[in-house]
Amino acid sequence: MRNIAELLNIKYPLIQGGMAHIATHKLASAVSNAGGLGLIASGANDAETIRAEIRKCRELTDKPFGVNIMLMSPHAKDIAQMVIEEKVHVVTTGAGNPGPFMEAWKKAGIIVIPVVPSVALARRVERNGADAVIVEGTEAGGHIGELTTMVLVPQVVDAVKIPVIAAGGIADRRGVLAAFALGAKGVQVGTVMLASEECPIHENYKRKIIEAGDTDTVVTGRTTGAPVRVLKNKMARIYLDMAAKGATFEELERLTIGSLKGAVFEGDVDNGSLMAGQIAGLVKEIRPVKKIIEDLFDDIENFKNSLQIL
Ligand code: TUI
Repeated sequence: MRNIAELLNIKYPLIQGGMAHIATHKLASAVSNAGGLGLIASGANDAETIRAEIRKCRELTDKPFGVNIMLMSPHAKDIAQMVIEEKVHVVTTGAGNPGPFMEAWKKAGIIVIPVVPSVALARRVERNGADAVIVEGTEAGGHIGELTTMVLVPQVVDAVKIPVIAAGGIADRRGVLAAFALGAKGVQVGTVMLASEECPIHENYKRKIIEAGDTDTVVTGRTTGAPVRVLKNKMARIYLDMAAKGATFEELERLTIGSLKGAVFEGDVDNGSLMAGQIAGLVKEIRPVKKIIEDLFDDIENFKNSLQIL
């Protein structure tokens, strides 16, 4: 297999991240129509809401797309069953071990691609029948692991036989080439897609991505065991201040409940949770999804050959 475009029957070896409340049928269909693999994110939504999203996506594209299941969600089990009923082409998972669902998905002929933050989980999901793994570095936005893309990708590549897709810190063709140099057979991008014309988030959120610099993200939730990378803002400052003073899990939860929705739907850039990766600093303009994907792969063979390493 040359790259994951072959596995997924798509033009470019690119998956769009399954961003909760953001990756709706609108973004997913735009990515799939542009030759990548679009994903509908389950986030904290229930199975029927996601079923409706899948059906709307089918009206907008005849290309393959997938569903990302956030395993910390109370609806994960129902959604795991629903994707079988809906004959979804590809399932990616995040924020947990998809082990209990793998057999049923494989039996249904679904291509299963878990996000893993470590070599150990990559090995485990390979044993359970995963078709590929998405290796997401701590540079990524949202819920993250400890290790960087740079160190994790080659270690997972050496540990498993299935294709590895790199995620975290990729927003231009330099990142794509670096990922392939590390042994990846595809990339997943999230943050750069936030700044797309088709991304259904509030304009204020998009503007914050465009304005962000290299040091403008911070990680909340380290003390509660659910680290989440967001853009620095009032909410993040208050959160970290409370955490440093020993606030309880419940107090911190209360602060963040609904905060992603506040950012996404209402554009509340002060009290909202503006999830984004460290690569936001590289994202400087809002482009159509098709242009973002073309720019990621434009002339990449010549670019590769132009590197004079020795
Ligand atoms: O899942 C993500 N990113 C996300 S999920 C999300 S919604 C949310 N909001 C607040 C708190 C928590 C979640 C926002 N962003 N990326 C994929 C990812 N998966 N990153 C890290 C992991 C992961 C972590 C641990 C995957 C597996 C894992 O396994 C632990 C185990 O059970 O072995």
